[in-house]
Amino acid sequence: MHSPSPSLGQSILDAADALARFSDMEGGLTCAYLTPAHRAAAAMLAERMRAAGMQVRVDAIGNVIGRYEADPSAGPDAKVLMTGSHFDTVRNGGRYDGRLGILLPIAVVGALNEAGIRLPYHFDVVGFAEEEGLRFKTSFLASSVLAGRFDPALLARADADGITLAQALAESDLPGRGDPDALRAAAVDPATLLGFVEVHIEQGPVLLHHDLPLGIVTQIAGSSRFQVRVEGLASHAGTTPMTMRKDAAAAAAEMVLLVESRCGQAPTLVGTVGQLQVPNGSSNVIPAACHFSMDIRAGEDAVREAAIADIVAGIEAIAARRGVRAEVERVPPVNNAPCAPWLRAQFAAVLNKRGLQAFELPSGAGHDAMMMQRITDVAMLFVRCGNGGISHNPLETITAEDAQLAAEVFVDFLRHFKPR
Ligand code: HGY
Ligand code: MN
Ligand code: MN
Repeated sequence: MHSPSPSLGQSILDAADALARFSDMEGGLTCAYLTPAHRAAAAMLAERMRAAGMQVRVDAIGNVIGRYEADPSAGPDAKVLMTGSHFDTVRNGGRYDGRLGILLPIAVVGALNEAGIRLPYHFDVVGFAEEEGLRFKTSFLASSVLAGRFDPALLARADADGITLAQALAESDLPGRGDPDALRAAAVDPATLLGFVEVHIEQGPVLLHHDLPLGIVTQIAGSSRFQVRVEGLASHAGTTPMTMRKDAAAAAAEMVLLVESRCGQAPTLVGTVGQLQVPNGSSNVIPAACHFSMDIRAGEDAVREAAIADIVAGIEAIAARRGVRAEVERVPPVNNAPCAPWLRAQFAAVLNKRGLQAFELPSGAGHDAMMMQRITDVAMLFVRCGNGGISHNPLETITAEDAQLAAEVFVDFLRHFKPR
């Protein structure tokens, strides 16, 4: 096989359309962890992996792992090059975020298999079951299990309906049903890995702006997420003087603006309040409570940590001045993850050979590769995002031509791959 069939790109887009039919919502794509749509998506991935020529297993957190067995000449101790990304989504998200990094490698394996080409290493394609943090407000559940970094305390986290992660796993069809030992045992042995490479839609406008189809990621920005609960005092909206209120929502509003202004003070630093509620609020009652999320990221961990320290201190100061209480709950942060120069160089060589620029860029979005970087060297190939680079939005798009090129580059990468 000199190059994969020219219809591979379109087939990847078609597969993303087919997978997007499983959704928790009408008229859009939401695929939250362990919902019926999520289980159906997992089953479709497993089926497609098998059809492409892989052995498939599902681990204790729900990762769907397909193995394209090494050429027999690699012997019984053949090591594993791993790829993959997540198949859960944000609420009303795009169909390529995460999924491209599973469907493209499946298509590539299918093409290799059809051409009778085996690789001198096992090639594992992982459909990571949870990355976005939508349901349990903590992200990277799936890759943290595979990387042996799962925190069992997370089993007590509840979703919006009060169902804990432990309960959801116990009621699932997954092996171990949430048994902490089974989750621990699902970790991959780092000594067996040659590395981890992830294909992902860029989710931003940089490649589009430079008129380039593909890019190589230099590093992935670290991120921290928080849930903040502000408690004030409910009282009558008509009778309580403005100077005598303990308004939780007004306090939260000041905190949101603090996040915005503090995170505007360094180049790669960003801060977002994406969820904000007045639970049980009424239009004529001063809010007794306001709950909001914070997502803070930066290219350098120290920059992020400094911003967090200032913001948490600022939240306490605002609460004290306004006579409300603020509780800041931090979910485990994920530090900045550098991509390995030797893997980046191999992607660059493949791109250059095809006459393409080996353009490098950092990732502001989080990826499963971040967690895998804790146990092995990682690299990422970004694919141009259309529609102005919009993502976490149904308007997210890629072209069949770019998917085709990415698949061809990935095939070249796999065939020329040299372990470190
Ligand atoms: O939030 C993120 O960066 C990613 O899309 N999970
Ligand atoms: Mn995402
Ligand atoms: Mn993603």
